[in-house]
Amino acid sequence: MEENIKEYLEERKNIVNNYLNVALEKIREDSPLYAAINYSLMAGGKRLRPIMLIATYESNVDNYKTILPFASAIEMIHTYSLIHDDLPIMDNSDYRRGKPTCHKIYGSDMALLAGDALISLAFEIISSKKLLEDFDAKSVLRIVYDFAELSGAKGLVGGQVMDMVSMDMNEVDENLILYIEKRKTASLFMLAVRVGGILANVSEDELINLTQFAENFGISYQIQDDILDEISTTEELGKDTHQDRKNKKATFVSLYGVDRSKEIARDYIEKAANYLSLYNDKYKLLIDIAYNTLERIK
Ligand code: GRG
Repeated sequence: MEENIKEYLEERKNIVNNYLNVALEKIREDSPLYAAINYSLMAGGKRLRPIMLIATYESNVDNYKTILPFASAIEMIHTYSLIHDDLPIMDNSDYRRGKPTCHKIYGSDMALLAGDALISLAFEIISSKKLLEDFDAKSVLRIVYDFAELSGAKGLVGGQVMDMVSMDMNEVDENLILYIEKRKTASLFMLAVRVGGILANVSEDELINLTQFAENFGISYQIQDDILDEISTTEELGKDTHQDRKNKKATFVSLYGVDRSKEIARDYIEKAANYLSLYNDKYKLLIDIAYNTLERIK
């Protein structure tokens, strides 16, 4: 299984990267804005969210090529969130994806605007007329709604706000950490599997189970990220580390320590996988991808 899943991740990552280059053609020009967008979007990254979108779709339907616009759009939203999160007014990070952060090269003003433009580009791509040749308009509209909702106040942005606010609190309990992780991190994974599921016309019940899978996977992924922040070096991770300790941030790691957090991260993946057990082996690919992320914290 392991070699297969690694090959799958590598192949799909390359396909997503190729499509991102195509998508960037829409806005290519000789300008600092384009340079900043291109720099951060093409700086590397595992492309996990678009890959999960593709994996959900291709567990149901052959020929995922038509859904690449949606997969690329989710990576644009993710990259915008990283650019903004790294700004001096937020986490003030110097490294991301093995390179200096966007604002270190292009300045905070251009980095802010590059993030803004990535949000718009994502919505431009998923609402383009061309997609209506391949997909039903109602499904596309539902996807546009999901993109807006899960990246907005109830999702990604809301999670980031609570993350910031919680740093000034004297006591942060597990429930608040889970609230933050569901919104800040799980939202885009939920979006990924929902979009894959909607495009594949799965039933409403199946969509709910896919969403639950992604929510629990997202929690695990954030716990893994917090473990990596604690145990890795900047060189190993390609981004600033020990940020949570520096910012005295409450995480599963600060509450329970690294070893117990590793067990909890695995428990959440098991919980996630259970939501898909109803469908026998149909979503084996998604489950294998989820378990594969645990390799990083071994
Ligand atoms: C909305 C202003 C604003 C900010 C968004 C969510 C967020 C706030 C910032 C992202 C920072 C962060 C720690 C997010 C949690 C999700 C996470 C683990 C991101 C790293 O994702 P990977 O590991 O990174 O998929 P690559 O580089 O591979 O894409």
